[in-house]
Amino acid sequence: TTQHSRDYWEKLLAGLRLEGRHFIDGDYRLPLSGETFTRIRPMDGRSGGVLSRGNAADIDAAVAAARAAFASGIWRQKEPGEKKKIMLRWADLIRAHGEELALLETIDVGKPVMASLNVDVRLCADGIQYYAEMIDKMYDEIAPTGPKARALVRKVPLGVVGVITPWNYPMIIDAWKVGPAIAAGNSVVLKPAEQSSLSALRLAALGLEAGLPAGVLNVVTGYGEETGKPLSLHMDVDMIAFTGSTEVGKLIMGYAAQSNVKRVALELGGKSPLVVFEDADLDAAASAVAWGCFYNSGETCHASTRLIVQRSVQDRLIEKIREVTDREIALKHPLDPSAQIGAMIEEAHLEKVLGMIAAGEREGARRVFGAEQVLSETGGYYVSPGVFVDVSNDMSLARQEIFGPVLAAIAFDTEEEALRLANDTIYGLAGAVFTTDMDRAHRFSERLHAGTVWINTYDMSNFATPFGGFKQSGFGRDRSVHAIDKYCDYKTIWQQFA
Ligand code: TXE
Repeated sequence: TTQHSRDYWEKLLAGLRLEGRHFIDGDYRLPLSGETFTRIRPMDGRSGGVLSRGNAADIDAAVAAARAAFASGIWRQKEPGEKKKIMLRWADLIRAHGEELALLETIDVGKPVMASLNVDVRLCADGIQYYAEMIDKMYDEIAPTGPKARALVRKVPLGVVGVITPWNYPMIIDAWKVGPAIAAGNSVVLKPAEQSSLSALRLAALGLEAGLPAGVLNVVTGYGEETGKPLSLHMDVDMIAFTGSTEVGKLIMGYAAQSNVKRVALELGGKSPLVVFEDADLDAAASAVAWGCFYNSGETCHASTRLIVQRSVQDRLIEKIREVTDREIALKHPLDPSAQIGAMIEEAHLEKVLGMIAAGEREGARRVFGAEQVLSETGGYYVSPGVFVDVSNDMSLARQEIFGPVLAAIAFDTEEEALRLANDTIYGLAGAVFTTDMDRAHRFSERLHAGTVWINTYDMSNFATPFGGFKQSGFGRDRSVHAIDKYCDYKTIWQQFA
């Protein structure tokens, strides 16, 4: 893509109209309470727009619209080829509005606008396209019953799906969930994180423009307690698909149990290990660690935050990580086209990350470089990538999800020890092993308890691969043809013959 100047983005930003209403039943709607909240943009601490502060009444209205659209069959019963065309058009519109969407994402999240454009917008459009293409390729089954009967095993949509998303990759995660939910024939009420509502509102409007019937995709903005909770407790919602903290994931399971036994799919936190043996290609490992941990300022659920490194190569590897970080991972204002990472999501999160860094030092971890607040003169919230050594796996730096650009290095001597350390976490989202011994790579990857294990690389993926975790990283998978299964269930239709 074109490498626009900062000036170009500043001008586009100045002319942008930020939508602050909910999107319900195909239209922008003011919140029923009339209440709003102001989003502070993390790049410079200035206003990033005034948004609707939704509550249970807005959720009721959105769920009613979603239910009506589902009950009418206006989407679910459309010709598969026609549904596919509409969703493909939607993906095209996302691409056509790529610069605007990228800017919205950057205003909200503080990530570099070039990353928003080249990664977030692209993967969002690709995700919608992937599920569009599935629509006319899904077959039902006929069960073996013998000649006196015919039993159809139909895969049917659930009805109304509530989607609750976080702020780190808003558009991508929206597409991961909304794409398959809608492709399967459901209606959706999307509740984006209060920090990042703008792209969701725009995506829904583009869906309508592409031909999604009104009510199929609704967006209600607001705080978790005030909107996400009533959505999760709603008696007329059939499922919640959630990405966010493990803490809130547990609450959502509770809400489902307290209300109508709606199903839930949870993609939660992580503390992913990247294990480096002494025989590994250390340059490749250093690059994987630095990008795996620091990309998106560490605000990534599968960030490689625990470096588990064989003691004999620890010092050399850390030095190489420092070199890659200095050379490649430029921390700059997000509208600067050469920025590789930008701001943290908000001031409270900045404080939380700095607090965790300080706690790590008190516990005896040694800072090698970085992990400091920088660029405060911008008014924004920036933390430089940093590395800690002398970390033991029971220290807070190794146990808690920091969600900032902070790497904790833990040394090991034997393969058994490395495996034990890697698996000694409440999470199980991702992990990696670096070694040139392919027997060991195979052995280790089979025993590493994580939803994704990379060998001699990190964070490679495509839409064909399922994504999600074991243990307290949640359950249910996003991406791939399998993701759509969560949004459907089997229905048996048995016909008896004479
Ligand atoms: O997440 P929350 P927060 C982790 C990360 C981060 C921490 C806190 O460690 O530092 O969580 O972030 C909605 N009922 N991850 O507080 O609260 C909320 O409005 C229903 C990892 O932002 O889990 C938002 O839409 N919904 C993660 C969504 O839940 C509620 C990405 C996520 O917010 C709710 C984000 C409630 N009671 C944070 N409370 C990942 N897996 O990538 C909040 N929400």
